[in-house]
Amino acid sequence: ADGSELWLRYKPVDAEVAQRRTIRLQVNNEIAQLAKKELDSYWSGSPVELRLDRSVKRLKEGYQIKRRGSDLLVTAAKPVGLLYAAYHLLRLQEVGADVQNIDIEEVPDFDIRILNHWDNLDGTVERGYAGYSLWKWDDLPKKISPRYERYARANASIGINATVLNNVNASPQILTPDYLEKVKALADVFRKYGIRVYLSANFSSPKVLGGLADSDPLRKEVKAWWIAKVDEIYKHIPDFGGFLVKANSEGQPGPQDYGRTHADGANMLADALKPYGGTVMWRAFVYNPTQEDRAKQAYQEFVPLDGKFRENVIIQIKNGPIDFQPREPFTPVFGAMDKTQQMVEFQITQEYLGFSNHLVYLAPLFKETLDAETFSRGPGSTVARITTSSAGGSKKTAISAVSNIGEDDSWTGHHFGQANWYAFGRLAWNHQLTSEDIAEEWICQTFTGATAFREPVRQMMMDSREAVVDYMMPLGLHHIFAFDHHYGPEPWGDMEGGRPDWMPWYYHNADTTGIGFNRTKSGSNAVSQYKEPLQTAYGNLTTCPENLLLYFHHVSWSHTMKSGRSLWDELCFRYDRGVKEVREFQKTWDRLESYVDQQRFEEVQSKLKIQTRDAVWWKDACLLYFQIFAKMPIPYELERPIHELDELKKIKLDMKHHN
Ligand code: BDP
Repeated sequence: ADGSELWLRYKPVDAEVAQRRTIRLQVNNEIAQLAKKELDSYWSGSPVELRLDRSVKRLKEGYQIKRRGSDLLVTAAKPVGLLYAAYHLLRLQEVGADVQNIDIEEVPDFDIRILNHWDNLDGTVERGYAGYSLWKWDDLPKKISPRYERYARANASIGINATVLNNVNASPQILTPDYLEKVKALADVFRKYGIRVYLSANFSSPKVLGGLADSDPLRKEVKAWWIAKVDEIYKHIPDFGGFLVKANSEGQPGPQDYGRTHADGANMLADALKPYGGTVMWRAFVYNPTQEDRAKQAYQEFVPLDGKFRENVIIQIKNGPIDFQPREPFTPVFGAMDKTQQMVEFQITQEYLGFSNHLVYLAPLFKETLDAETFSRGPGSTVARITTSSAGGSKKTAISAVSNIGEDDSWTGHHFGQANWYAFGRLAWNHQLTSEDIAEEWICQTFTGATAFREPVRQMMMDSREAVVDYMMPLGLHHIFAFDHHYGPEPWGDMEGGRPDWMPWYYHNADTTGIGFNRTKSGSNAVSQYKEPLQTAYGNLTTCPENLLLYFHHVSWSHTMKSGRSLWDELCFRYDRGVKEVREFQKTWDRLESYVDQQRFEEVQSKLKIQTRDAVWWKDACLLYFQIFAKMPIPYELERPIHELDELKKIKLDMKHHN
């Protein structure tokens, strides 16, 4: 009832069932044995034969499940494929699907399906809202918490096969011999579930740890340091995945400190990893407080480097050009680097979506990016298509997301936060699954499959992403959060001498003529980074999708929207709608009390109260503030503000350790 079981609530089969159906397995391999063990314990259907056939390479880590007489025949090319097939069968059992005529072949869409933990070595988590880190660095390597294995199992059950243990704002310490012992201990647990460990590397490590004069990637000593370090890592962890690097971004060190390019930096690490088959995930999240629009900077830095990266480098790109906002267009770097492998970085942890207080189901957001049409190689060049295909050669494909997991009993702080971890795993396996189907699976396994529960909850989840967009940042507004903690609204936010690109006014540009960021030709011209026909569509006030309007245009308050309302009225209407939606979620949930255990019922109920209060706070803060410029009344049919602007401006939250 505390949520610690996640979606894994299989009931052990009784002795009679266990006798009736056998699980046969010929191979002697640890992961394959685990697949058998899971089925032995929980599968109550027909007998199963698990078969490894290394010749069916096209399956990759996938599997086939077919009926053969009264048995089910499971075939995989790799042991982990058998494990994934076992979880597939158990999932079908949990959702009550018919397996009588089963005949499926599943091949994962992405080779590397990876979580990014932003966990620090002191136990805190950057933007983690479920308590402290799951990794108990001080106790490792001696003490192995039982949660490590449960974490690995949960990931394997949804096909996640890799994890970055530490924050992208990386401490060099992670690469010291002491920490590598600890990392090895975790890797040894995860390996049994087919999960590989990666580390975030601090680019200055040679200088900080090795005592070198600098960390210039073109210097012989620096290269030698990394080669030796990588060698040392692989001695501990023979299947180590590689490095994730945040360089020359938000104060992190990088190759540009020495006048070198991102390619110079990435390639140096890639060369060191190459002999072991390791990968570099090099982040494109770079921006500086220059005159240039922040939204344009990643493209400007990276696109000219296309073709310059080694085979084993993947550029890791946030879904949106700004920063994990409730809604942004896709980042135009996708599809603009034909010769370079690219991967998406999503954020499961809700840094900009109400932390672990708000119920926001993220599958629709993930899919919005994956399905986004870039037009880079003609129609059909969606972000998913670009990132699931190898940009030449035999490059690996990958997809990542920043995890929302912490030491909280529920893992994610909000019981519905589990759905976002789940959805990421499922989409990384098969991006064509629908958000509805994923929600449905998750609800059946996590709560109950009863129609009277399942349907309204699924609907609530499906509505939740648009609701948060409405009550926080409708119509393409973005980044008007309170400084630093990114929880509440602060459209008025300003700080003397502060970086303009960290101030809300930089993004909303509200004035007496209107509101929004002009990114058309007459403005920053960020639209030019998109391929036609998008460039024209986004760049034109009448064809720009309204849900991105204020992202691309500065629009007059009286501009007539598709609804016939003025922009000001529409803005009011959207904020109001967002609040109403959350109130509906409260009603939906309260009605379902009898279907849920008391603890989870009450915990979700109390989070929904917070979410409703926050939604009203957002609405009042934004409308009262923007009204100063719009100078028009809030339409009289809408609910009136219940706060004074001055009172809202005084709210200063210490969210540093907010949980
Ligand atoms: C921003 C976060 C910051 C991260 C940064 C990143 O506020 O904590 O370090 O992203 O992704 O959104 O590197």
